[in-house]
Amino acid sequence: MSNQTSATEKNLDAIVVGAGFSGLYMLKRLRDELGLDARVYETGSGVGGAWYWNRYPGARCDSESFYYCYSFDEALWQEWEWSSKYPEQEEIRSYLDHVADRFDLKKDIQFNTRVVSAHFDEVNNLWHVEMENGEKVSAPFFISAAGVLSSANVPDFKGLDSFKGDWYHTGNWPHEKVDFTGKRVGLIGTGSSGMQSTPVIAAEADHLTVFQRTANFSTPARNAPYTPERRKEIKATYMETWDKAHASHGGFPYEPTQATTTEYSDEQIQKALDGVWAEGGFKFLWGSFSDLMVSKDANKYAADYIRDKIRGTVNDPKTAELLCPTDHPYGAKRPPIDTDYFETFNLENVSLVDVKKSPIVEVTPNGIRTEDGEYELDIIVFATGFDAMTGTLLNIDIQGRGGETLEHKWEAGPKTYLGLQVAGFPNMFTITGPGSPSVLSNMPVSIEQHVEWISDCIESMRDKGQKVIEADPAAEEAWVAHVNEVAEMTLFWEANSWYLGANIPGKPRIFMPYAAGLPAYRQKCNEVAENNYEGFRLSA
Ligand code: NA7
Repeated sequence: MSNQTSATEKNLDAIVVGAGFSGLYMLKRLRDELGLDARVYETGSGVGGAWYWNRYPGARCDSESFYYCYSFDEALWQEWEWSSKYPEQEEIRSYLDHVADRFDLKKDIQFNTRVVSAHFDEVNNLWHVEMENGEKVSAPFFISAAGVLSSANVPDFKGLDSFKGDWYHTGNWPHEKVDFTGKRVGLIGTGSSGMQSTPVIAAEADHLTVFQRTANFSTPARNAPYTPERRKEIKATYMETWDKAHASHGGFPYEPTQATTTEYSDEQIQKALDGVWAEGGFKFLWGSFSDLMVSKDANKYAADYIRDKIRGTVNDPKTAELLCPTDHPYGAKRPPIDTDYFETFNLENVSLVDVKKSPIVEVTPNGIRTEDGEYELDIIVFATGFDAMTGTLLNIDIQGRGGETLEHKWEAGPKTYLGLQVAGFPNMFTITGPGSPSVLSNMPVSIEQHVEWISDCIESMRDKGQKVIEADPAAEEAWVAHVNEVAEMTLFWEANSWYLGANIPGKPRIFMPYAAGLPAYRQKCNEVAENNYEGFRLSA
């Protein structure tokens, strides 16, 4: 592929942002299968993406290890040994490091490099990309593998600068161990990161105060080391695992459940919920009843069940009630899975503060002041989430045709065609972008599907002598409408979640992921490709 650039600009075939699950596989496909001169730019000093940054105590994956990984290479899958059901952050980071070394990817990844701008040049059909250090590169293709949960959200609390202690965000955690011994720790946020870190910090700290704005549903992880027998069983069922994962709504290798609560008696429903509760993890959400996310009545069975479990676990009835979610359906916010989260509130050194009732007013030099009073702290942990799905892309100055900025284009919420492309931004692809199943699925499965679709598309363009692919605005509008229509059939609208951008003040309230499930989405993407990339404009 031929490019035209200025003398100081390095000339490539494809520029990829981010060296997590998406970026590594994208690089491998473009370089090793298409023979392109592709390069990955990564802010961190190592591979891993979300698993490079989220080093907070207790950070662990919520999908099981043997299917929270790549499926594209059976030998890789067979040789890697996971220690336990739910891998810790460091184990996943090591796995990705192993992948990068095994396929010799690091030589084409530039670490410690933040992409700050990407402008499309309509005359030469090139993306001109600039780094924070002033370095410039260009390529016909610009691919975001920047991740969907990578822009940490630190709330704009008055007085944070005045705090005399240390503060950390879970998504931007130091590489060195943070020692909580003898410290009074305040933790804000009760999403996955807050729920995972609470028991671990409580075990070390002198006192832990959890500041809760919204009580959250969670199911027990039931994590355990893999036994030799389980390992053997996993290794023997590679094809079965991936066939099931690809066939399932969320990319999990469970038998897809077709059962709805309406077909069963109350006793039968309780028994089924007992079963998935005992198994632990996401089985409760994805493996129990297929109507949980579309019927309020069905959802109430699951929500009541979890509330009963919380009441049965937490000794102090007032604390238990405060920990019971009552303002949103189960699953409408991304539900964490936990290890001893609710049990932790039975410890003497742990207390819970309701910051919905009495909001945080400011951070003071000595701690946190709510409307009720001041809590003296040595360390504050912000487990306050991310500007999800769009934040990282919008932090880059991206300009498409006619200098239109992505920020302007997405002013009223993200618009994409299939979550893969944005009209007006030719040859730019987004891996697991808004409008694709993304965060509603087991991410590596979605990532592989996107990476393969994008590289097949680029290969097809090369074979046909096509230089530019761009989403048709009408196809994009229709897709956005369809994504909304599907979301409206679900209960996802019933919570102020990051799926809707509701956690970021001022962010438009739009449901961002595609909720119809992976098989339907995969079929649509395949049909589009088979029909000459229907809905895209391709030109020579
Ligand atoms: P989440 O799930 O977005 O959770 C963030 C938590 O922080 C949540 O409980 C928020 O309460 C709370 N929060 C955010 N801002 C504030 C302010 N200003 N005051 C008080 N509390 C606040 O982020 P996580 O990092 O836990 O998880 C993100 C994803 O990573 C997770 O879903 C998995 O996919 C992996 P709220 O509920 O908004 O009232």
